[in-house]
Amino acid sequence: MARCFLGIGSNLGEPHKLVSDAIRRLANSPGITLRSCSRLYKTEPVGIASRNWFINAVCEIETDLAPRELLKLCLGIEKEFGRDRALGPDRQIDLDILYFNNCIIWEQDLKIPHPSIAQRGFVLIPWSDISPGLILRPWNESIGALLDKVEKDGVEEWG
Ligand code: PH2
Ligand code: MG
Ligand code: MG
Repeated sequence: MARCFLGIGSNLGEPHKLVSDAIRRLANSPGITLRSCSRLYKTEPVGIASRNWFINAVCEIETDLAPRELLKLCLGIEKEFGRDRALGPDRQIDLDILYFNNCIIWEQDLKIPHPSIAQRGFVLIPWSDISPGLILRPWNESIGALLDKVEKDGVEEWG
């Protein structure tokens, strides 16, 4: 069994509903056990030209899927929720594998840990809700320690 953390984001339609539905969809998928889930956060878009704020969350799962099988599942769920990458950066659902059993995978279409984690408050803030003590390679620092160094403006608890 692999211990994984997934980042979830949405900035189209009713993002809080899409994020909750995507987490439920994930939890009902074969080979996946949902272990915990952060609060939801309303977050300002970072690095993309969009006016639509996101809802972001992080959840912890256990899985007997291999990393590429999990990636395939995530991309399939994104598609089910209507995501069309050709339409630009806004999305109904983005499911990112942040962490997979302390593995480092550096391939064109699959990079774990997700490379921009250490710069992203919209990832580290929800992640530290559920796992502040987890040490991340290659930084060899905890989620909480990485969070101390990151910009926290533009991230608000939702609801
Ligand atoms: N995802 C991105 C780029 N920018 N900004 C916020 N606030 N939340 C996201 O999930 C996000 C982003 C690329 O996947
Ligand atoms: Mg993604
Ligand atoms: Mg993303």
